[in-house]
Amino acid sequence: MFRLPSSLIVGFSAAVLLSGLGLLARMWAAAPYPPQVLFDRISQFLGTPAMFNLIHHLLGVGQGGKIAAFLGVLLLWLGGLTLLGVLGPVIATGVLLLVLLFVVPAGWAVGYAVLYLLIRLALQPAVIQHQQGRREALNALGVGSLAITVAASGSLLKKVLDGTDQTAASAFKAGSPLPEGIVSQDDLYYVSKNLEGFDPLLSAEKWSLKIKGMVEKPGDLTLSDLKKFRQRDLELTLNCISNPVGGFLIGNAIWTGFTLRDLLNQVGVKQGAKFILWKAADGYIESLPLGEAYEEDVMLVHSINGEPLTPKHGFPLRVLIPGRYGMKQPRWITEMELSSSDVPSYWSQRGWDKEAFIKPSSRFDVPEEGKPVVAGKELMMKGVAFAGKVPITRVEVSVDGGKTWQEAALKDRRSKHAWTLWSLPWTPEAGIHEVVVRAYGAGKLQTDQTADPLPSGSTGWHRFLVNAS
Ligand SMILES: Nc1nc2c(c(=O)[nH]1)N[C@H]1C(S)=C(S)[C@@H](COP(=O)(O)O)O[C@H]1N2
Ligand SMILES: [Mo]
Repeated sequence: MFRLPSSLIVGFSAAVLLSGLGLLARMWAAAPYPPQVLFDRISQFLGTPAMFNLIHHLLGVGQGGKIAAFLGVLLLWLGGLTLLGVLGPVIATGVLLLVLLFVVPAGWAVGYAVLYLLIRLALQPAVIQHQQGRREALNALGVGSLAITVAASGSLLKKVLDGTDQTAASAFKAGSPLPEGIVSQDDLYYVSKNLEGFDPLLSAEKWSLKIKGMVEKPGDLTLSDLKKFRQRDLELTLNCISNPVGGFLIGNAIWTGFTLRDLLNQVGVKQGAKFILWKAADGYIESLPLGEAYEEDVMLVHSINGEPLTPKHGFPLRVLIPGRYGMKQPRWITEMELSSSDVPSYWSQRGWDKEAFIKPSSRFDVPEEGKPVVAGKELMMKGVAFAGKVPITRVEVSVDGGKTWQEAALKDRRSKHAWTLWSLPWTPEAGIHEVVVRAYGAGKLQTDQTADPLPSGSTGWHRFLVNAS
């Protein structure tokens, strides 16, 4: 029978133990986690134009590319550590230290190396035991690894629960039925430079927003400090610059928080300041020209549809800026600096448009691409149209591939920052039809020139074939 060499079993067990303990250190001491750091570097590479387009074509715009990258990194990390099992404890530790020095700060690299050495030395008796009784040794290692996994998931869960124990101050009652056109927090699209498991999990008690740079009153404001500003609701559509034509990286919700201007007035902006520079807990950086920051509807928000933001969607505080794509609006913000000069932002460093002004788009929700419809029966075609700060004034639909057009009915919006819902009845004859939708922003027809999301947002009309039978 094939037997794994005991050195690889030791290597693998050490890998699991080190990774589990590292995860705990990350949660409780904010230690850099080597697989995460490696993944961050790789995902930054995935965000560069050539890779983004390749992955987008191979795997779609979902989380596929990121997950594949992370699995690859994990395989490298666990596989590499497992192979270290063939070297003696001291030499293996030396090799690991060399590698870690390229990945995490020196202090943490040494810390990890020492931990690894201790694990290896502790595992040596297990190997001897393994040679006598394979089962006991493996059991002991298995129970140990399991205990660590359970402890790690337990603390993760506790952090999530701690983090969300907050009350919202919204006129909109959490749990009441959502008005038409509002997307629930659970259904809101999710885009992050991080793998979801590595998004920041911030604690409401420990978190504060640092205000620095060209202000009269620098300092740290806690969530309760910030909730003293006049609280208000704003319905606004969030739109990712990566959204393809007809895509779902767009959503509309009621956000609660305060006007950024109130905060700026309180901290006193100094003469000569021209930009706000944001920093977030995941290392994301963005900026906003100060003039725009004083606009009425630029807000910092802590709640969505009457409930606190979940960690995934930015707990405890995120920025809302009408008219700009999601990338300009950092989540998990920790720092706001007033500065006389701008800095490149996270995505603009990777080839995306720095300004990220929202481009007009329109989409079908009914009929759905790829789903047949019933011939001879009336159906209500529906969808959304959005152009950022520019109001949608007209939506037209064609069911013959663009030869003839009909005007759709538009629903009145509750907020000038919300998408526009459109509808139009249609009784399809049996056969194949090409449906097309196009919107007008402030009277101007959206362009039919197709453009990729990269670098400054997709353009083109949403069109597809529908089979009626
Ligand atoms: N700190 C931080 N903020 C961020 C991002 C990020 O990766 N890190 N992604 C941005 C992008 S590209 C978008 S489209 C929105 C998405 O927000 P959502 O996932 O809550 O819908 O968050 C923005 N804010
Ligand atoms: Mo985005």
